[in-house]
Amino acid sequence: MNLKSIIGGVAVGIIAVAQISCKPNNKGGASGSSELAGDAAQKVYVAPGTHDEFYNIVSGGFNGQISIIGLPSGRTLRVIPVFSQSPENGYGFSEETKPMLNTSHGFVPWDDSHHIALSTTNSIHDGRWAFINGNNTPRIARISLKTFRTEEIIELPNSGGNHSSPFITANTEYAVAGTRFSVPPDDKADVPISSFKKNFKGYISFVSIDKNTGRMGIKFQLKTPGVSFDLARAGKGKSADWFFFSTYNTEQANSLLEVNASQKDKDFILAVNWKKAEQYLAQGKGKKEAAKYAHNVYSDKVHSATSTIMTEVMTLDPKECPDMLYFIPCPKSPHGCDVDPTGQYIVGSGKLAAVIPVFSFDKMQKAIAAKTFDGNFDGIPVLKYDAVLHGEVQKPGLGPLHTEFDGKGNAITSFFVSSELVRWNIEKLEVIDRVPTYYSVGHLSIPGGPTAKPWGKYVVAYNKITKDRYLPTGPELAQSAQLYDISGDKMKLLLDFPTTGEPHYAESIPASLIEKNSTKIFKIEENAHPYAAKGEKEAKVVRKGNEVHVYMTAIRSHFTPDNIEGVKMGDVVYFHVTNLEQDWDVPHGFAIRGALNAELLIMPGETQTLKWIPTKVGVTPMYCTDFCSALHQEMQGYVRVSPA
Ligand code: CUK
Ligand code: CUA
Repeated sequence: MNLKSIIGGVAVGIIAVAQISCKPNNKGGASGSSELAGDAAQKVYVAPGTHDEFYNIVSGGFNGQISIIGLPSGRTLRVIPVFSQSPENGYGFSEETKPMLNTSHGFVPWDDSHHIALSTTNSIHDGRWAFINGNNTPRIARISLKTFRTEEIIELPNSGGNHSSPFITANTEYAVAGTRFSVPPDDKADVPISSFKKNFKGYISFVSIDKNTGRMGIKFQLKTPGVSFDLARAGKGKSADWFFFSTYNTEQANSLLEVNASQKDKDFILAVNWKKAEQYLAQGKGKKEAAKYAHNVYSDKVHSATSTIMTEVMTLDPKECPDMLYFIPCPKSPHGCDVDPTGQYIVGSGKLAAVIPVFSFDKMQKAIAAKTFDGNFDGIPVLKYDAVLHGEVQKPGLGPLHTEFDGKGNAITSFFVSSELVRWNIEKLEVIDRVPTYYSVGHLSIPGGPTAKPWGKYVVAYNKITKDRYLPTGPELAQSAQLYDISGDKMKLLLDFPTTGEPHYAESIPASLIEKNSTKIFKIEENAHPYAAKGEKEAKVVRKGNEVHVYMTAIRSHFTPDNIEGVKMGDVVYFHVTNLEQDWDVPHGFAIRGALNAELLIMPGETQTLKWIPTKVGVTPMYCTDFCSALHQEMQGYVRVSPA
């Protein structure tokens, strides 16, 4: 088949799937509902007052946020703002959180986030942090799984499109990011686009993570040939020193119209020995290069973020670092690149390929030792496909995207075009079960599925097309997830549930690893915010030139002070509101008429600041927005603004 007929086939496949699958059945429901086992309802029923078994931590795609969903119920428990401003709680609007969204381009209050990575110890979930990528303005964020808040965001220089991220090493030493768009390095940006082959470079960022605090830093960047990095996984066990990236556009075309890219029969998986890279760094092979990027950190002690613009990074040039990088040929536009729980097998998923190639880490080691190469690509050795291949799964389905593992020696792969999940045995390379998804599944998530210890039990499919699964809501429908029971021989559909944004990847983790550590309050005596009022006696109004600082307290059910006079036109007013409560789940809100930002939602023991520039003379009301007590409605006040 030539490329046109493959792509044509894919397109026809999509249409066929959409047409066949989207016919509602005669009961008015969606297709597939008749397949439900009678006990499905019981399996997903979480009785009132009881808790879910797993946290499902889901990327929000183009909403730039993270959803926390309970499994098996599919209930949304929380939406955590990461890269997007959130008027609901003032994230990105309050003076304290605005610096979180600072970048080398200025304030960027949105991103497109695809991939979640949960921290691991020995490649097993440890329940400390979640990491997520900003695809558009390249960033990686770290979210605390104690506070469920974004604690840190680091920008990635020399990167265009941070899709291949954040994938983490076995002991969370690094979050790793490969650039999707090769770009000219920072210092010589003004070059013709047609000079791609000469001037464009790929970069892989190694973002170090502090063992105790989680604090990130860009330890170094690897310069690579100008290809597109798509997805990646760290090795584990025997392969823990390695990282594997899927790549596309190895034609190095500057336009990806089909004639340019996807010409080749095979693209590559790039194997990176990151321990070697560390050795080269220690030997002084790194070079400092100018690069501008923001590093933003939120502190729970001062309840504020700071943003620092960094100006250089350390880079490693593979030309000076032999035996560090190898290319493995992989059929047709590989997307997912996943490593099994033992660390022995690396699964590639060529979107336009008719097989799933499975590579063997042992064979790769042998091929490297024997130099079984098939030439080189831009100076990097290309290993012989057959020498590294464990085997191919034949005719598994159409359009393989992503693979997770069930911990019983099997893999489950999502197929976008044929719209199904397929379970296959890793050793034998045999398909053992398949089940349809509604419709066109992207990522999938098995609890612990990418780790050395899959918790198994369920798989969730995150579907790209929803069609008739829910009541129609106009041209746009909720994105859809589906929960399947994988505990038996046959995968069984249990539940459909809507999600927010466009979920791409998700990870699921036993609730027991997180719930006991969850933060309930911030201790007021530890509040080190410079404008905190730690009791009503400390409440005051202080003028500094044309700035008016209101040190305000909130406690059920009043603000102190609640009548503020002496503000003049031309003043800038800062309401520093400290929530004096020391009780779980009692936030107070704060809003003022005409404010050009949003509200504040202040957690117990915390101080947050709303900036307000009065626009007219008169008396302006303010109030608490969160129903906090029987006298919540009375939690209000006034600010008087006089002429200048
Ligand atoms: S990608 Cu979304 S289906 Cu951005 Cu991980 Cu594969
Ligand atoms: Cu405080 Cu409502």
